[in-house]
Amino acid sequence: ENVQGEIGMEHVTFGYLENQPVLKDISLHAKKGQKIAFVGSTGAGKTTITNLLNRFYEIWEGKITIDGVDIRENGLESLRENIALVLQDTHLFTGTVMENIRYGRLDAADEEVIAAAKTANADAFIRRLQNGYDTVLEGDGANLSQGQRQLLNIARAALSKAPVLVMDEATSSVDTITERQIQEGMDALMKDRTTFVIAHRLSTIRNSDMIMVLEHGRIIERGTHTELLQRQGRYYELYTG
Ligand code: TTP
Ligand code: MG
Repeated sequence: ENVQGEIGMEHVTFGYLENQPVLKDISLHAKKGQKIAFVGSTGAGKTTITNLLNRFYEIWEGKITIDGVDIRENGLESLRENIALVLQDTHLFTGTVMENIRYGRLDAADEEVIAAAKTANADAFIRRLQNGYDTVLEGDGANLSQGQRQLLNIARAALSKAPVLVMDEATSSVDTITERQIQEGMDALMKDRTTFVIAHRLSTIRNSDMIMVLEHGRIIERGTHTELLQRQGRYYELYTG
């Protein structure tokens, strides 16, 4: 099976509690390799969109497709294989740094793991750890900073070959200088993958193919950075405010 990573959402409506929709009539289409950004106030429904793409919950109405196939038709296992996740909360396990990154692809050689760490700008800090790549991480990486944990998650995604990438506040705990440094790595990570990205710092999503502005569970504006600035609507407010 050769998944391209086209994503479709058609009239998707969903809520966590009965009769309380959080997303209302969301429709969008992402072509293979496109970068789609979601912006909007806190609680607008951005994370919920990625939760649904990952099928963490079942939608009430509408349909979500990858390469035109309803995600309910293929197993969860195939979905997990095709989507690499970089979320705000990191998921590290007790094991070495090498093992934690390799979790992105168990058959990867050490050299590939190190290359992925370099992409994520994690290689330098890893080498400064007591035992480098063989350093054992305590539960959920308790002996690392939040930003360092995020870099490991990015390295893991860089190692994965999934055609779809979801990044929800992937660099929220990284300082702005490091964020700028890893931007290049992030661009490499997103290259040729269909990416859904959520970021509070709008400077990091300016180059997206499409920016969706969410408000109370609806897409109220969509377009490129330039188009949305010209419109002088909500995006303009968020960007200039
Ligand atoms: P989110 O989708 O989490 O909103 P967001 O990602 O846009 O916000 P933020 O910028 O702060 O990350 O939430 C939308 C609504 O759904 C909100 O009212 C909270 C609710 N919600 C739940 O009830 N359960 C959940 O697990 C999540 C993720 C959200
Ligand atoms: Mg969120």
